[in-house]
Parts: sequence; C-alpha cells; structure tokens
Amino acid sequence: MIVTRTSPAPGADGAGPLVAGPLTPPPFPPPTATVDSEPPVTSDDVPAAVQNSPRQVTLSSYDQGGGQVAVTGYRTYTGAIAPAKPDPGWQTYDPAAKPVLGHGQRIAYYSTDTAQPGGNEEAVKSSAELVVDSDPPVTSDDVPAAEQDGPWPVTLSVSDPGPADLATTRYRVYSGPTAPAKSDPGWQTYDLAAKPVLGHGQRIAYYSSDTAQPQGNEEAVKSSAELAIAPAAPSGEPMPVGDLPGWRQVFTDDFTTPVPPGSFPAMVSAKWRAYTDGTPDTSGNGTYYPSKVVSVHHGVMDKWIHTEGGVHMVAAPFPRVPDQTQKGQMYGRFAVRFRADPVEGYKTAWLLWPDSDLWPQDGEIDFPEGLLGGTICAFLHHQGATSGSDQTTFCTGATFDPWHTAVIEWAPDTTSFYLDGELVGSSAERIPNTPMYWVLQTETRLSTTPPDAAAGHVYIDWVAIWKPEEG
Ligand SMILES: [Ca+2]
Ligand SMILES: [Ca+2]
Ligand SMILES: [Ca+2]
Repeated sequence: MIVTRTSPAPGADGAGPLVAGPLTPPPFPPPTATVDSEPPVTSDDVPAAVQNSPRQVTLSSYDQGGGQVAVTGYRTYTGAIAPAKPDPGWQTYDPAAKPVLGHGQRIAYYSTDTAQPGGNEEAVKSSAELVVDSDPPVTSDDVPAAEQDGPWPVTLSVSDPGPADLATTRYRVYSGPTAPAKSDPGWQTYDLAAKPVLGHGQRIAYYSSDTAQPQGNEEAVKSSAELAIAPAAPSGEPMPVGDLPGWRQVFTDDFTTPVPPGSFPAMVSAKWRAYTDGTPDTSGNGTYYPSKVVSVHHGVMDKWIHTEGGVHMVAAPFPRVPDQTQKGQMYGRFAVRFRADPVEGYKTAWLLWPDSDLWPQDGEIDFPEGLLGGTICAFLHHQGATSGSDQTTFCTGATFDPWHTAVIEWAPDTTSFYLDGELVGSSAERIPNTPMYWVLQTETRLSTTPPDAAAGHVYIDWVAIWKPEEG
C-alpha cells in the first residue's frame, strides 16, 4: 500500500499518522549489484591428425555466470608442460590475427570476464600438439632400360618421409613420350598383390600421396623407362643364302652384329648408308633421323618410329652393294623379312629409286608400301611416266603386324612382286630400265601429320639382294 503523509495536526511534532492518500511517483529503486563468480570457458581447434602445413588456431570462448568475456590470453609453446599465468610471453588473442602453430607446438590459453573488481579467470588450458608433415612420398619403379624377353610386372617402391602414413600410390600404363597428367582419366590404385604388367613400348606413370590433412602431400608424376621386349627371334624364316636360278646373290644382312642407337649407319658404314639426320621425308611432315631411329639388336634391324621435341622421326637406310661404283644396279631381286607395329600416321615406301633422280620419267618400284596400320601394296611406276599416277598397282589384304617376306623381282621384260612366296602381281608394262637403288624408306604418311604420341617399331630380320646372272 502506498502511503503519504498528511498535513501535520496542530500541536503535533509533525510526525502524524500515515494515512492513505493520493498516488505520487515512487522514488527510483537503488541499483542491485549483480554477482558473477564464474569464469569463461575457452576451447581451441588444434587437430590431433597430422597436418600438411603449419596451422592457424581459432580460440572460441563464452562466459558463464551472466558476464562477458573480457580478454583471452594465449602462449604457444613446445614440450609437455604448459606455461603458468605468471610466466612471460602471454599475448592477447585477436581473431583478426590468429596465432599459427608449427610442427610440435601447442597453444596454452585462458579467458577472463568483465566482473568487477577483478574478472573471473579461467584456469590455463592446452591444445593438442600440432603434428605437421609437408613432405610427399617418394616412389620409384623397377622397369629396366635393357631389352627384356617378355612382359614386365612392375614393382613400385615407396618411402614416405614425415609422420603421416602412406595413403595410396596411383599409376597409369601408357605409351609414347608424354606422361599422363593427374587430371587425365584411367589412373588406378597400385596393389603389390596385382602388379601392373608392361608390354613392349609401354611405360608406367605413377605418384604417391600421404594421409596428411586437410589434403595429403602428393608427389609429382614420375615415369618409368620404356619397356623394350626383344622381337620373337628368329622370325621363323632364315635368311636365304646363295644364288638362285638366274640370280647371283650380291648382298645379305642377317643383323647379327648389334648396333646401339646413335651408331647407325656409322658403325656399319661398309654395308649401310641412310638419308642423313635432319633430311625431310617425302611428305615433309617427318624427318629422317637414323641416329635416333635405327639400331640393330637380337638379330634384327629396329626402326624406332617416334616423336621427339615435336620432330616425327623416321629412317631410310639403304644397303651398299659391294663392288659397285654407282649407287644402284640394273635389274635385280630384292628380298626383305619384316614386320611393323601398326603405328598411326606412318608408312613404308620401300623402293627402288632411279640413280638419275629423274622422276617420274625413270620410274620407281615400291614394295611393300602402305600405312603401318593398313595393308601392303606394290606399285610399279613406269619407265617414261609423265605423272606420279602413271603406275601399275597391286594390293594385298595383308597387314604389317605379322612377319612377312617381300620380294621384288625386277627383270628387263617383267617386274613381279611376291609376299610370303605368293605372287602378288606381275607387270610387263614399260619396266624401268636405268640403274636403281633399294631404299628401306619408312616415313610419315602423305596426307596428315602423325600424332606426337604415335610410336612403335619396324623390324627387319634380314635383307638379301641378287643381280641378274651374267651371260
Ligand atoms: Ca563469468
Ligand atoms: Ca609425408
Ligand atoms: Ca636376322
């Protein structure tokens, strides 16, 4: 009940009785002191998992007891013992400039609230120790550079420096000079129990990653050597040795003496020549590079057709027939045992070419001619031709992949082509009648530039040349 004092009664001391009276505004109540005796609670976000780099720390705090967090202090440290509040080096946490922990560091922290006269202080807390591994794994392969007898199961070995664990090794088998990128499709996870197996001309690309967070450390893509598997030797048909009825043998090569890459034709210059390194091929899209293309091993001449630095490398070796002052000969029998990988964008045009270089009038005889991925044809460009298409053509359904024996018999009255002992075709029309020399010319196709990744081998087991019997 609200009371008010009435007018004092006469003679009274002015402290008359309180009686009910009209309402007047009450005085403002005095402020009540609020009590907060509870400290704030602070936490950190330092992860227990191994990280791939030093890490910024976020400290989060709230106050209990109705007050507000005034300040959060922190100190980074190493070792097992957290700093005490009286120790030097404490700093004020600022969310706009968060502290960064490195490997092996922890952060100690506590918050204080705004209570008066002295804020309530939390006890010192400590984060987990930050573990950092920023080193990717190191992977290596065991693909040999030396030629092998068969396919090669690849062992990849990995060591991973740093505290994170090895996560995975990825690989892709490929061929050609360009290793796949990580973003390309077709990568698989390496499994020691099911090793990838390389075939001839293949390489393996690979990289490993570890379990560091938030992202594993990844090695750059590495590549193995290219696996070379020796061709099946022998090809199944021995080199013919000796004269034949009407033909006198003047040259043979069974390729029994190895010639390493870079040494052809210099190492065998008594028997072979070649269009020199840097000479453009027929289409102009390829370049003869015998030093990079031709080698002899395991009883075969090996032409390694490939692209290096954007140069499509091919080769055109030609035999040096002994006791012959001119390059070529008049008429002859030319036999070659060969096979080729179906390399896209390349062809053979193994041919007899006129010493005179007069073309088309002195003709040209090609066999086997065709795309390495296609079938084998023969072409007789006529003596006295007035265009490149003035020719007789014989084609077979045979591809270059299996071993074949191709024979050109060039006689004054007729020219015949044989594949594996069977007559492909024979013509008596305007047979070339000037000296010609035999060039095992492998080149880029005439129409389009080969893809850079196209690569493969042309193998020649043996060659043999005869001249017509004299008299
Ligand atoms: Ca509080
Ligand atoms: Ca590591
Ligand atoms: Ca041979």
